[in-house]
Amino acid sequence: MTNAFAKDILTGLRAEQKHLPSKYFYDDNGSRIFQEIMNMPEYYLTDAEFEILSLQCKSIIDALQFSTPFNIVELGAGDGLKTFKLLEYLVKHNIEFNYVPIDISQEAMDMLSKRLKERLPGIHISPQVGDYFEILKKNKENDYPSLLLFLGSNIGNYLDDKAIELLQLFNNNMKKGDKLLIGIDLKKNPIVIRDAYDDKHGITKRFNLNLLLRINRELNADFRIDDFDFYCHYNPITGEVKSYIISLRDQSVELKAINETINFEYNELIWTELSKKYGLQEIQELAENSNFKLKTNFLDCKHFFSDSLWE
Ligand code: AVI
Repeated sequence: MTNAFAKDILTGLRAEQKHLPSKYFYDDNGSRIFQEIMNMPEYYLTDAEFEILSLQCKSIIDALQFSTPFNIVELGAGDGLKTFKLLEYLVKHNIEFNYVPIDISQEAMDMLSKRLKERLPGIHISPQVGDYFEILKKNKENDYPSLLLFLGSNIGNYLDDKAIELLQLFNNNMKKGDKLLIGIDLKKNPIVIRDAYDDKHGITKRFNLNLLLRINRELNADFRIDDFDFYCHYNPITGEVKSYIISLRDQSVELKAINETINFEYNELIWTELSKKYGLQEIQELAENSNFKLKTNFLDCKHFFSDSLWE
């Protein structure tokens, strides 16, 4: 089987403890549902990070100690809304920089580029579509210093080992003096975290079940959505939110495109996502374990979220 999606889905559904990779949530419909999540008042992460990047841009830029011009390279830029205030600050203060948003979606990059040119005339923007590391490798050859942005608590979706592996790869593709600003969701009152993921509107449930619809479409499968439900759980000791899809009955599902049948037991779980929350000490350890030095944690006023600057 050459198709990576088919391979990953099958590996996950054949495992003793069934699982599906959360990176596959983001087809067009999934990306739209994720926008709805980010707009929910309960999903505090968006507002908290927006506040940091709006109110502390001067402190962030000062902490870089960069000569101009420099590059701002954003990994997984999406609609670029989070970064807008930071870019606006730089343009307003005539600080010379080149913005390099990277995303897998050409459409997202075209839209972002058009919008930024309208709202911030004079901005230098070089959008890139494709593999992070190919683009980072090229950027390493660039003479100017670079600030890498990895925002939105995306790191929380990686298991500990995988997170360190990814961060070390970032590190290997940075020049001496380059810096990383990484968005990390903090441990806090567990009720706040539970409400952000086990949301009463059912949007996160739709986000999870949409993955079954994607499998139906791309692997010609016959998941009956009403026969599955969503469950998630926050463990305040480990800081892990774990999300699952539950099979509501004994059933089998055919994946016709790859000639496979998968059986589900009554109440069987399919693990779909990890969203890890960190303490400040754990951020320090994560930085050290991936060969970075933590410079400053920029926190929002409620201390819900950190944009952490590493060198
Ligand atoms: C993209 N990622 C950081 C989100 C998170 O909070 O883990 C995805 C998400 N899953 C459920 N709600 C939001």
